[in-house]
Amino acid sequence: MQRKWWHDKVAYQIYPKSFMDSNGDGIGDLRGIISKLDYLQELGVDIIWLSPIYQSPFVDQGYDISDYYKIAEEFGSMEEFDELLEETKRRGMYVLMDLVVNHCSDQHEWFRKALADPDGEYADYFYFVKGKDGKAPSNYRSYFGGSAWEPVPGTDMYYLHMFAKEQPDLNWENPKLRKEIYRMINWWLEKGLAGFRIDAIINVKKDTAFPSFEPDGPDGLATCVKMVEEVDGVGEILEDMKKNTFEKYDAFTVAEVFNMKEDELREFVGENGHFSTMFDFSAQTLTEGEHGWYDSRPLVFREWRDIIFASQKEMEGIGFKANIIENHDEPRGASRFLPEYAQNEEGKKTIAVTSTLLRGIPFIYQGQEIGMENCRRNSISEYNDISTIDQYQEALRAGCTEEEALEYCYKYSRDNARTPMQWNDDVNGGFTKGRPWLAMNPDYTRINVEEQEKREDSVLSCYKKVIALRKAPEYREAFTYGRFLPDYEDHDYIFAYHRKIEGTDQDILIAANYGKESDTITLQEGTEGTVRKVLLSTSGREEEISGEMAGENAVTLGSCEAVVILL
Ligand code: TEU
Ligand code: CA
Repeated sequence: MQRKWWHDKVAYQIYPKSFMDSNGDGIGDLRGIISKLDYLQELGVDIIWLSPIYQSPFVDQGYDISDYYKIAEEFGSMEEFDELLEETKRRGMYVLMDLVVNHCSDQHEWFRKALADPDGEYADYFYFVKGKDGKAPSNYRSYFGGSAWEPVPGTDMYYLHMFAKEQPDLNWENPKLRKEIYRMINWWLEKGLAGFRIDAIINVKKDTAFPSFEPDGPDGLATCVKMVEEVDGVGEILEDMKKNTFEKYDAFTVAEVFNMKEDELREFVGENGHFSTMFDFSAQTLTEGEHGWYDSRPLVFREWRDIIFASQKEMEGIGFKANIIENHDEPRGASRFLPEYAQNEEGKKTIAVTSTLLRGIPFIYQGQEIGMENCRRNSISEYNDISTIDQYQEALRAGCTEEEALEYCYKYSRDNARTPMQWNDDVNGGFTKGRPWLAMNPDYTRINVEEQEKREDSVLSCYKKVIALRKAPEYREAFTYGRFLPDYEDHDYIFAYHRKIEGTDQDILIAANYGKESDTITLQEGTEGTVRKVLLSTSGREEEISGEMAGENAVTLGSCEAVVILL
């Protein structure tokens, strides 16, 4: 495999609005990010992905862009962005921007011009399609609920929006549109970006016949995902984009891909794939319901472990995935994946270790490194996220009580990940001197950076240790290129795998117990003369475990405990 600069890196996602506010307006900003670069460097982060910071009306929190060449006023200026780039370079770090090009904002100049002249040139930057019998062209339901078609005022046409109606889809069949997008991408790369996280990209290919599908809900609509799943040819667009942009800059790209066709993995993220890598969402989609949050399935440990393992094995010989526990669209991993008895520091450290040492690029989401948790709200009016409000109503329509619907928001709302970062136990967790744009999770008095920095046994200290271990010169090769080999799969609650470089004797075992009770794993007989070494223990029991191994050739792991052993 050809080696790339990003293979051994650790990435961190910043949600700028909620990271650090420098001027007291309650909104995180670039100056705030700059002030925390040392913190990120100390954590061991190499690559920073910024969720969108472009000019936007923020209907979908910046994923609705009204000018791709401008920084949102709320976040700062282009000068500050340049300063951020310089400051990261000085620290040997890389910056990724979010590339949102399936759609733009209805406030973008292109869309305004299109509405002003629905038969003109700019209408063809979007999907302006004639209605059928006075109704929308097809029965697609958008990702955020309701029809994916909105009437174009004064015409018999509709425009397509797979997300909110303020996010009209861009027409990638139009060569002029493609050219505009490529020019924009290259303009940012010229500035010195390392690459992009690419938003919702599978959706760029449409079946322009827009066939209707069998309704899948009481609203008589069918999810627009159906069209995405049925249509072929997204590869042509993705390859064209890559050739005209990323490839020329050796840029790193990490794609957000749902609903890929099974046999396309190599084309997407193989050696010469459309992207450098893509997120592994297998654990996130595992419990997805058929209709919405209200019919999601409970998490079962074995299913969770097995699906991650399957995804690891699937990538062998193909490339690397980007491994996540959470992101700005998902609930907090500690609240989602850890069983109730493990929703504590021990559990959080355990998941930190088993996740960070998987094969692939670890992407840590802001606050994950201190074990931030989901946030309970008393009423739907306390939520901001557009998708949460839709899912709440969806649950009510399906017959849930308000209390039940609110419980689903507590479990799945995107706002869980968007509450501001908890830096200390001062007012508003040190995030802002003003009023935060989204109310803090009140647990900041207990869970915050400052408190955890003081403690060796904190979640934050554990993240620092496991990242440092992953990058330590003597193990970097194994953790980057080593094979992923699962072990102890017959144990009910053990999550264990080896990272091993074929042809060398370096074999590292990562083993964790997610069970309520302790469990013992027997180690294979070691080679004569080799001395096993405990590289990390989440409970600080390095010496104890060493002793145990020497005596019994086995290790007993307590409830929610992980260990990394050089065999
Ligand atoms: O998400 C794409 C996407 O498919 C989402 O609808 C996802 O399934 C949903 O958020 C889960 O609740 C991306 C961005 O990450 C998201 O923040 C944006 O809202 C969306 O695209 C539109 O740009
Ligand atoms: Ca601010």
